[in-house]
Amino acid sequence: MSATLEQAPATAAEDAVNMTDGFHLVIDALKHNDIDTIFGLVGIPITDLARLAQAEGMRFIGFRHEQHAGNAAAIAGYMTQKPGICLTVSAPGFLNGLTALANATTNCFPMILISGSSEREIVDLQQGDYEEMDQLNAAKPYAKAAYRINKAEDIGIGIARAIRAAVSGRPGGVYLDLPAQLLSQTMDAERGRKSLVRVVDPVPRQIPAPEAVQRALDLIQGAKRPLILLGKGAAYAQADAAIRAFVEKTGIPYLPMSMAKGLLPDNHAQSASAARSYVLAEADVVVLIGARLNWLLSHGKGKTWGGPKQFVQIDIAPTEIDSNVAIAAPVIGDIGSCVSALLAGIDANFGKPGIEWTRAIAERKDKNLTKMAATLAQDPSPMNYHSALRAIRDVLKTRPDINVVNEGANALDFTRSIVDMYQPRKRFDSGTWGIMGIGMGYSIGAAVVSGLPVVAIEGDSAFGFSGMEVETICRYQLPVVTVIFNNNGVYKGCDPNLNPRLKNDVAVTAFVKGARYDKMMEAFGGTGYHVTTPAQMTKALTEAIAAGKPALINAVIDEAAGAESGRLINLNPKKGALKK
Ligand code: ADP
Ligand code: TZD
Repeated sequence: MSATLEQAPATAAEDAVNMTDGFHLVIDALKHNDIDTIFGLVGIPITDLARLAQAEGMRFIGFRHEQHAGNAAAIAGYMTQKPGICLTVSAPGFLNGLTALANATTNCFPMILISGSSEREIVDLQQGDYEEMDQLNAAKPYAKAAYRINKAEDIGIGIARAIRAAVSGRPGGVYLDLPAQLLSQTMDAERGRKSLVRVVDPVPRQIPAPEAVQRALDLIQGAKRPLILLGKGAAYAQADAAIRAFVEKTGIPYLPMSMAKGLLPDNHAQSASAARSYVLAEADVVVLIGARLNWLLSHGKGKTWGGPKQFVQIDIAPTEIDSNVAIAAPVIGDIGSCVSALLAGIDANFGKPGIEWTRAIAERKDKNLTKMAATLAQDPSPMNYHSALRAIRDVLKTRPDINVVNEGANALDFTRSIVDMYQPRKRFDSGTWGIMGIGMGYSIGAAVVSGLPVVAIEGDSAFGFSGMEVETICRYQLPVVTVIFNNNGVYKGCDPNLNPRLKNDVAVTAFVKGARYDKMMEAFGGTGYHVTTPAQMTKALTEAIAAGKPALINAVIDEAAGAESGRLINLNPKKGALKK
């Protein structure tokens, strides 16, 4: 049979025009859902995926270690309610990213870890492929959901599924496995376009039941000493106006958890932060809004909580209720809908808390604030956490739009209580796990997403976990100013080595003395500062923020300042064998 001209088979070039492949479909599917940034680290088999993303107009922010790319993606998800994307190579790259995925899931941050993987048939028979690993099963226990896409025509639905899993309900980390052979699979371009899925209503409202709302209102109304506790779920929900209205209309004192600081400005008259121990012990009804009763809240019981209490708990996850103590009034739904429903039930007859309660709190606050002011006013030499943080606090007060990243032990605890926040979702820290290593990843993610400056306040040990990413900060010329509280060690720098016979070994907590972290920054073209007094700190921080360029301030503080494990001393096991 001879073919007519019209029926002639397409040339290879014509074929290519009408065909698409897995690489293109992954990028198209992400873009189709308004995802415009990928945080990652390239290598086999995803280098071309990253190149193509850039060519197609997405930002690809390349890191030096996948954990930090994952942390950047996680914080981007927290800030935007859109899943942050982290892209890694197989096995070791995937495992490096997995810590960040697990941390995101633990903190309820939406992100998607996308990793290339080796040939299934070799992995499944364990025949020893390059970077062989059963990544899907490894990810499952640490992710909210884990999926693998095997066919090019499933890329659209697979990515839609990953996005919805990450952001709907309680947000979390999702793992998406992309075998190398998927990326090179080809299919008809038109069919490919049609296979893409745009997720409709990815974060659906979840309206609470009216009887649950009424039960909560009755309990709050009957309280003598009510307290509101705002967690990072409340900050994440972006229901800022409704939450503020609820606090102000009810007149109930509130406590923000660390990442909820700034949801209402920390200098708000109803903030009970400066009387934290008092209100936790004395309150009779506590309204939890997007905060879990985990270790950060002493599991809702024990000495911290004083006498018996009743709880209202607003959360999107029904299984969070009764997790640690009995919850008298659960309100299940999204925080925006729940708080609005409560607000609707508060009318002119709603009784505000009695004067004895609010006056007692005000007295405690005054007393504690006066004491803190006296400590902050001291100018010891060498500088300590308090005098350095006084300088930082005063500079940051002039720039409430700045993002603050914070990790360490003492560096975390003191910064949280001394540096006030004035706007929502501006403070990012070690969170639910108390993890070290989020510093530079969160800083990069926050700078990229917000386009605003970041000040990272870091213990010297904490900084070490992600310090190499200062190169990334310099490469992308991000406005990140890192302040390192340099006390020569983990917690402190002056512990003794307990075995004098091991002369060349220092204490288990000690680092090189007098390290010049500022020179690390200079090595990559950023600005380094070496400061030893609060006045120098003020000058350096002001200048570095104004410059809007990468900078690092090596702040030398007293190596004996601070306590082991910061405020968590009681979580250390009791000394047994070591006790003489
Ligand atoms: P914190 O550490 O600040 O106390 P947690 O991370 O322990 O806060 O708690 C956050 C809680 O918020 C989680 O239980 C989560 O299910 C919930 N949450 C997150 N987003 C929403 C939302 N949009 N609506 C309702 N609850 C939410
Ligand atoms: N590893 C990881 C991943 N997370 C951790 N939390 C720890 C180890 C243990 N750890 C803490 O809990 S705080 C901390 C470590 C190593 C560092 C404290 O020292 P620092 O801060 O220099 O960062 P301060 O200001 O000197 O206390």
